[in-house]
Amino acid sequence: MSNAPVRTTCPYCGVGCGLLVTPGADGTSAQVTGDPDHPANGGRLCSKGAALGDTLATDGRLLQPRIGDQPVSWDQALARVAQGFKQVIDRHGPDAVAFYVSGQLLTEDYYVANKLMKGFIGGANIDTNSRLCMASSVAGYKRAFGADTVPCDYTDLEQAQLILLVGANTAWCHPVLYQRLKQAKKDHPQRKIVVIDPRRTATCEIADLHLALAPGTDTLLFNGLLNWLKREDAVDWDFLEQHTEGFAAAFKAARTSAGSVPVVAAGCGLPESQVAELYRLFTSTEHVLTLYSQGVNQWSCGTDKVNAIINCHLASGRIGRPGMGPFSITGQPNAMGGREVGGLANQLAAHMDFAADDVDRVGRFWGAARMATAPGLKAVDLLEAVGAGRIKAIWIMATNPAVSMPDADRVRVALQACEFVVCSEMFADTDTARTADVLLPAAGWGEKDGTVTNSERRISRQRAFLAPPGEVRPDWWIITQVARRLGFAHAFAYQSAADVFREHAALSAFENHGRRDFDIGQLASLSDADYAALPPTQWPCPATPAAGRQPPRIFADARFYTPSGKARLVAVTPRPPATAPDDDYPLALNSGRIRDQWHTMTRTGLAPRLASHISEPFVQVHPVDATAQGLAHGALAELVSRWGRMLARVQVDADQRPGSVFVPMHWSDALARLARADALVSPALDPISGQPELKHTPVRVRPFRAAWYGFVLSRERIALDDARYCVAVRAEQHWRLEIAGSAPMPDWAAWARWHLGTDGDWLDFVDPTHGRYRGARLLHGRLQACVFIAPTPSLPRSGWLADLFGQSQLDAAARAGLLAGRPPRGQADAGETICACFNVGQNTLIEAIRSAGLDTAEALGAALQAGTNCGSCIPELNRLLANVRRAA
Ligand SMILES: Nc1nc2c(c(=O)[nH]1)N[C@H]1C(S)=C(S)[C@@H](COP(=O)(O)OP(=O)(O)OC[C@H]3O[C@@H](n4cnc5c(=O)[nH]c(N)nc54)[C@H](O)[C@@H]3O)O[C@H]1N2
Ligand SMILES: Nc1nc2c(c(=O)[nH]1)N[C@H]1C(S)=C(S)[C@@H](COP(=O)(O)OP(=O)(O)OC[C@H]3O[C@@H](n4cnc5c(=O)[nH]c(N)nc54)[C@H](O)[C@@H]3O)O[C@H]1N2
Ligand code: SF4
Ligand SMILES: [Mo]
Repeated sequence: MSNAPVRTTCPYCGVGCGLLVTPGADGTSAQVTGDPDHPANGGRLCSKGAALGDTLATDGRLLQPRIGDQPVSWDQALARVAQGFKQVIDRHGPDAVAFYVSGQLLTEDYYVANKLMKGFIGGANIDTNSRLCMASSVAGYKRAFGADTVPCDYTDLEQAQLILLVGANTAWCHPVLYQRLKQAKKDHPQRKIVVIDPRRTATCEIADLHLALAPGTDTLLFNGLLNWLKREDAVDWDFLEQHTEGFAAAFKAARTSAGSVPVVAAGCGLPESQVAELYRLFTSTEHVLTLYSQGVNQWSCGTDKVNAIINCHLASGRIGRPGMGPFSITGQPNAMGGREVGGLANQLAAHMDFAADDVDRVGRFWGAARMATAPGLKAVDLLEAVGAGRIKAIWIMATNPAVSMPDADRVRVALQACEFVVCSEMFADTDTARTADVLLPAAGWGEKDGTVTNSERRISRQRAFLAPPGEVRPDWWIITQVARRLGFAHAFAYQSAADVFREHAALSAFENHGRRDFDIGQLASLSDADYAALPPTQWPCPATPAAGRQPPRIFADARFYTPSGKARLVAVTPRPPATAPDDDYPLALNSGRIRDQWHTMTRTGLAPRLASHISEPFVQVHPVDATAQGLAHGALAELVSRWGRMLARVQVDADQRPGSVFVPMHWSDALARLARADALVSPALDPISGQPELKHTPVRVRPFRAAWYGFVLSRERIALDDARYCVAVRAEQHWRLEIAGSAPMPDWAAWARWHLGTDGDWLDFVDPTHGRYRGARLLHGRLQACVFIAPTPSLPRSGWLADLFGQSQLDAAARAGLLAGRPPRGQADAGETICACFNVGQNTLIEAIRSAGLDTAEALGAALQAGTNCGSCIPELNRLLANVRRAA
């Protein structure tokens, strides 16, 4: 392929940044920069986007179809999948098969999967990982607006005067939106930002006010606001009476549950002054934007939380105009595209449901062989049905449920026991792939063509710029091939992603007449060349302006998609979580994301620089709880819930709210042992949306009594089955394994040779009295591996050790350093990486702060470049500055 930059879209978060990619000559690397012309990012990028070029090597990729352990041809694999599904459908009917798909599929993939299940197999058991992510927002919007309509866009970030960030760690999860907010605040310092999150997160860096509310109490907080608006006569009665319904009941529910600031403050565990300040800010500011994410959605009361927020916007008329509205920020790159094609089990397609006329309309449009007429099972129930044997064949695409679903051990057992599991994946060894009977090699980012829709309803092209390695194929092609083998060739005759997109666009406009919000009729007749060149396009974009309502501003006319055309306020009453902490499980487990990793790490885990920020699973604990449970910073802890267990490194941190602990969701069996957060997580569901309560599970956290701690650095990835705790981290030229064990080891030198080999020369330092061992294997003078073992977790940072892998011969000083366990004299250790873009370590920064007297993040940037590319680390630079200042 040519070397001109290709315009494409980032495959990670829902911000949907435009990228310019220059493929490297080797075909497995690329230079990635932000696209200055894309409206989402205007050239900005975050650390994950910037590291995309480091994730393209093909080692670990699934390059050929497999049945069991056997590589097979596509023809054999596709025939096997079709036969496996057909057999079950013939014997047990269409409800005995399922697809579990993903917000990381492209719209074209997603459309074809949904059409095959709901229009031709004739069941509706297709659900998506977006159930774990956006379902409560969808349900909340539908209750309020009669359609799943996101009423805001990113320009609102710059037009709002007050921004509420609710349950959203934007600095880490939507870094480019955070950068936009930060700039907006810099431009107009009177602009106010309020963060509502039980933890103090990196996002709080730009907050004027942080409400560290008790977990799960957002409904109470926003009911209190609704009640306050009414009491202060700050409601927009004209708007309410002309354009909404249900307000009397909503006001009553708010008054009953949240009648005064003291009641709200007590229930939310907040100072009264903070609650009152939030309410006063909301009341006195016309342009209020509420951005919310998983701290809202991932609760058994998630849908009610969403409506409690929307109620306040409707009651004050703060919707449908610039700089205001309830804005659900989507997580995955194509969460929105999935909603558009109807990837959720309770939707049909093109924002239609299972109402009889919708079923009829979609059925006619598709020429359906066998139309599903009722919703299917939602994700957690769907996997439960797999476990119970009611679903006998499942096809999983672009998601890793053995890691990411609640009660994940049970999910894994269900998949292992299932008669027929098909998995379409980029990588050969994921936790879910390990359960599959048939593995289908999927083309990944850079290898496939299609579209994604970001949080602000903007459709952007993902464009291929790499030759697909091995036999990988795009997902839409794979599904189409199976559909043809099931006998539906006429309806799945697509030759390209563009063919699929045109049909999808045509369906959105089919018999629409402005009745459905999702209308992209304008794009239904794109030529292949138009599709190739399609610029980022926001919907709705109907074929003729009269046929639907135009952007830029949805709901500017205050006309909603309910039968009456009025928006609904929903009476909501605060509810506690499904399972309360008790004496056995006294702490509340919260979970979420870290800055530089994406979900189950199959891709971000490939980029060494992304592992340098946080490289191990951790549990963040407040100092009070740490003391009570005997947990020491840096030691290991065992977390136990009613559903499972997990090991993690303890991080004692006053940013955590007392009584609750936080763990990252990212680690899998493929990278670690006993480190899957979702093994712990309760499968409790929101009764309306079916979204699981991923942000709350009662747990106990106890010290893990390790007999020894250690790490191994090795050029090859090795398995260390006798380490109870083991986390593998990829570095530039080696793997680092963090390990610990509870059984004493009699002979470390023998252990090291057993695992790391006996070729070449071994250097050993053995100190049995103090339980210390250091060993290194050299081959022709070059370092192959080294082992450090100690009785406590205070092992040396390994920055300087990593550098030794770059040397062709270890000199005497380096050998002595290895055995002494510290860098040779005069050689600095940069410490833990803070700035992933320019690889600037903590020790380097501390040194610069101290010796050069640098006192701002800007100064650090000027001196060391830290924070000057993506800016994701600036909150941490400021924290480091404050810590050094405090220490001085
Ligand atoms: N770096 C990175 N970025 C990502 C992703 C990733 O894997 N890595 N994934 C993407 C995806 S798919 C998603 S869905 C988004 C998620 O983006 P976010 O929702 O911003 O991220 P989370 O870390 O899941 O959770 C956000 C916050 O909710 C808080 N929270 C928990 N309970 C409550 C509560 O009861 N009330 C309130 N108000 N807050 C609460 C948590 O403390 C946490 O800080 O991120 C996207 N971006
Ligand atoms: N405890 C806890 N659990 C959570 C969450 C939480 O906050 N806490 N968050 C939930 C949320 S919001 C989400 S979105 C989920 C995410 O959870 P998952 O969807 O399970 O996570 P990913 O690692 O993104 O899985 C995507 C898989 O698809 C593969 N893949 C990538 N591109 C392609 C492609 O083009 N085609 C195919 N066929 N495969 C591809 C990747 O290698 C990877 O294995 O996790 C949920 N689970
Ligand atoms: S913010 Fe980062 S991860 Fe999200 S789309 Fe932009 S570059 Fe990708
Ligand atoms: Mo998500």
